[in-house]
Amino acid sequence: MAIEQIELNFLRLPYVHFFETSFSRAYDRTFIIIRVYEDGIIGYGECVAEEKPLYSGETTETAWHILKDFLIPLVFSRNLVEPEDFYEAARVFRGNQMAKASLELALWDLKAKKMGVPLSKLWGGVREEIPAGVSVGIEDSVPELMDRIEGYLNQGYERIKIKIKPGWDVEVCRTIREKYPKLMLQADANGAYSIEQAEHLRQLDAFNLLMLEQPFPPYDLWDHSKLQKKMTTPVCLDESIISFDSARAALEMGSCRVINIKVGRVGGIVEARKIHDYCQRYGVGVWCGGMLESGIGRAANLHIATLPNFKYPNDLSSSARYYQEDLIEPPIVLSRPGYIRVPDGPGLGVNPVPERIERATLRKEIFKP
Ligand code: OSB
Ligand code: MG
Repeated sequence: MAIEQIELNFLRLPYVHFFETSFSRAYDRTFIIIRVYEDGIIGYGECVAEEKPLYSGETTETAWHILKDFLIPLVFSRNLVEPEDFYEAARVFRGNQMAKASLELALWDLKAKKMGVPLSKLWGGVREEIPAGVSVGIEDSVPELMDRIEGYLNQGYERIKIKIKPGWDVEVCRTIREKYPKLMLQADANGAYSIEQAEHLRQLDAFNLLMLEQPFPPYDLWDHSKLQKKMTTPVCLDESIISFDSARAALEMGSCRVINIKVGRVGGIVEARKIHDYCQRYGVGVWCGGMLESGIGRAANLHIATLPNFKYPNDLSSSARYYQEDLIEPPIVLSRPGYIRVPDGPGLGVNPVPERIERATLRKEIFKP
């Protein structure tokens, strides 16, 4: 068989509440939904690149360009159907991990649907439900942040991650810790600091954080290794880990003690599993990060988070935490306090709602061999 058609939809969806990190405040997000067609079956993928190149160098538009002009023609010209074959062939193109991952994911969904198995089984998952956490953005004031945290705890979340930046860090952690001495709490700086602020960051050691995520900018494994030696809090890398090689370098250099795996950031499932397996051999636990995906991308995250070395709660929350009306039915919900059940149907195991995708679509394009 061969892929008969590939469809790209460029969407915009508003968040239920703005999301602010150290680099920006956003009220909505753009992304791409990819559909691959073979023999009456549709495989779905989502591209996590954002509108602006703030988290990484990719944007929704660059991913569209790379998919349209390079990756989709590659699939048709080489008759690629197997996700591993696509991964190998796509290596000739440098970078653009999010664009590559999105098409690879669609091929994985297609493959798992043809086999009639959930993606978690295909990828070697060992769990039927995964620990859910919520990532809470920066608010206008500490009382507003405390209200939001209380709301999420009441909904059943047991791990909270806050976003930090200079001026919104030590005192915020202190306030949360005073109210919730035992809460599983971690902080994510999205690269807002530099090594000159190491002494300042060391104050966070007082709050028994699960980890401190990405204190320095992405390309700085060396300074992260210097910081980790000075801090008792485990450093976790997100933006810095863009491939298996960067993960290996980070562990050998001692730049972190935890890795956040995002399939989009590392260029697909094949690469993500290499990182997962290497971390497991190295005795370093991983967890699944999120990019405020729609239910389609988030379902893929649920499946990858079932692998054995996912040892920490994940940035995976219910549909209602992100979007008024998610693109899938039924929506993702907490199955019990702190957990989300992984769909057990074939492939992603969720049902995308075509009318909702259509309604949020700004433009679309269909490609044939
Ligand atoms: O750094 O983990 C991050 C969202 C967009 C870009 C970067 C990050 C995030 C999140 C959201 O923290 C996590 C989620 O999807 O729930
Ligand atoms: Mg992060």
